[in-house]
Amino acid sequence: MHAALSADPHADTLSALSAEMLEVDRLIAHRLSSEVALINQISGYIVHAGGKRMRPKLVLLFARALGDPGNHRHELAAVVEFIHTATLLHDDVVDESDLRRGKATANALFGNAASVLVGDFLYSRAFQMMVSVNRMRVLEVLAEATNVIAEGEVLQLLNVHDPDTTVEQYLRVIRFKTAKLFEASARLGAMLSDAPPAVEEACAAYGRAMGTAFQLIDDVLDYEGSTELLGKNIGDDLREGKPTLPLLLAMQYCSAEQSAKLRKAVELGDTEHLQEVVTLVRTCGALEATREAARKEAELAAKSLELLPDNEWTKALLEFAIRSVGRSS
Ligand code: GRG
Repeated sequence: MHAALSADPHADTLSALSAEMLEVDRLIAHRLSSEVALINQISGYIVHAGGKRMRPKLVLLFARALGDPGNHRHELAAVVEFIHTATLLHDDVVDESDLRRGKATANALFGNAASVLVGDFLYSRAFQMMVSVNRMRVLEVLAEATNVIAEGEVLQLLNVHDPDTTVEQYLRVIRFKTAKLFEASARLGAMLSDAPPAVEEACAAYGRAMGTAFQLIDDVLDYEGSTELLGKNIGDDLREGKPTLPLLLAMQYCSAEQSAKLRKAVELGDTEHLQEVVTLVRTCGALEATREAARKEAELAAKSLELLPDNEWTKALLEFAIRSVGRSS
């Protein structure tokens, strides 16, 4: 349908994006294939488990917004999804999680060893695929991103059970473990279009801010959401003793007595008082303040788009930024 005739002005862009994503999904299925049946089984299970495919969408949206003339964007979109999936496989082992995307995690179904090793398969397959694009800077960006993600996870490990973790330390962790892959995805879209350096940096800044907003909301939902909607267990961060922003702010906002309880919960990964702690975090204003921090990041992301051409793809990126803060799953 012609854009002027569509009920929703973004409908044509969204259907074009869906068509591009079909191509990415086809490629993902193709590139997953291995001679080893267990690899096909586990990687297929997690990759087709219903993820949102946010990072591939960023590659495609930026590439289209900037007029990418080539045909590598689907490959790189699949690459960032493979890297993301590898990190999820490893993360669920580290966190001993048993539920993701509303389904049993791969580690719960197939065991830790198989999960870690299939994560390694996906991660190394992603590197084979990015080499095929034959651009050294693509390798450079993705090698740096994956290295920073791993650093972020180790930094997070150092903060676990530490109630004196500062907001700055927390923000550093989420910029590394989550925002870096969003940043790389946006940057790849710009690189495929040979965007000038200032525009590439604006795209990277969008990805960084969106990734930060995304993780802030993820951390809100861990206290606020419902297991059914979220597809993972509520209160997991607390059980693991992770001092996320909602908890750090709750320690500031609550009375001294309540704050002492929260400190103890972080130190012990206290499941006995889980409901009480969740209620404190929910009622003291910490979730609203964390959402506000996410809203500011989304505003930064939106501002970064000013350097991009004014077209439907850029508008979709703006919409993406605005909607990300209101998400409930
Ligand atoms: C294999 C390079 C490599 C590193 C391993 C374990 C680890 C180091 C990194 C884990 C990083 C991690 C899991 C960060 C959290 C990112 C996050 C918010 C995941 C959830 O993303 P969604 O909601 O997932 O986009 P879906 O299910 O939609 O795909």
